[in-house]
Amino acid sequence: MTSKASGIDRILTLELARVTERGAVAAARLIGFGDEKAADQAAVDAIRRELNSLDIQGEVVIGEGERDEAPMLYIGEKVGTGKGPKVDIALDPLEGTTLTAKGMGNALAVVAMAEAGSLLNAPDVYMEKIAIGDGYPDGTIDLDADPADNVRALAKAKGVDVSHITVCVLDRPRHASIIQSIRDAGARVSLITDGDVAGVIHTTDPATGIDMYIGTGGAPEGVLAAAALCCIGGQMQGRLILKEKEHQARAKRMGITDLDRKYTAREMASGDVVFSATGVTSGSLLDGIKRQGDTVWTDTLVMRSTTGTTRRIKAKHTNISKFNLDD
Ligand code: VTB
Repeated sequence: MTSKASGIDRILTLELARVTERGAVAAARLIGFGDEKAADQAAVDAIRRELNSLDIQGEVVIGEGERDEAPMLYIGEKVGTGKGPKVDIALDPLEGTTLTAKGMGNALAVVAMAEAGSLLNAPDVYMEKIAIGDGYPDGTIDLDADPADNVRALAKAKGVDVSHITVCVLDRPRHASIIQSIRDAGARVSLITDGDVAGVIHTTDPATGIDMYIGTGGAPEGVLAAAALCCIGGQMQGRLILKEKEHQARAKRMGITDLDRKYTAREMASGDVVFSATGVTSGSLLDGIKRQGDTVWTDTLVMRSTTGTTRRIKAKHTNISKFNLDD
């Protein structure tokens, strides 16, 4: 029996769950203290330490920033023991630093791993995004169409009235016209303050009541969301916003030649992709970290594109000292 469906050893799927579990537990110690940086740093330290214990030749392609602006988990940083498969790593150790600092729901620790060369190397700029779940004809949505047309097309494909379509949008002034267009078409808007990786993933799960995600958020979060959809199904389009010369130069340095390109999910993440997210604070996707004395409970979604397996791992860790936290 082989443990390899293709490039990545399947044991790494469970290892990746362990990585985000530890990142989430570390960040959770800072929930509600109003210190975004400290919460992020705690997740970064834990995730970096755990990634470095894996038998991979990893390179961070989506990380905390570029080398000159991020001391750890910067784009280009090598992670892992240096043995094992060559892999790209995309991560957002704490997706929702503000949510964590303010003690609000839906903060996640997120890491994706894929065969080397198969994740889009994107600079940390904004990305326009649109996503829907699985089971609709290709081309149901288009980033360049009016939001109103997109919701009408989805309602038709789903066989429901437009009023039964709910679109998740980041609550930002820049989205005023998108929100108006969705409502003018007769559909509903579900606003989130942060965390559009979860926003995109919600479209794949009918239980969330979210049918579509539209809006502009971080490009790193866009690639991570695309990695998730590669595993779980669904359609997505994303386009980098590269209006400033400096952003264009950064994109070119990363090998992007067509600055206006509209990427599908599979153009942002392809091949054998593993995605793991652990809840930091409870939300509609995952439960947050619970702790009692020396015991912690974690809730993780881990999935792999090659096999299409999605696992929800609720774990109880009875000895927090094994997490190498310093309390
Ligand atoms: C976006 C979104 C993220 O922060 O990056 C957003 O993709 C930042 O947008 O999920 P603003 O600059 O408007 O705040 C998140 O919401 C992460 O917190």
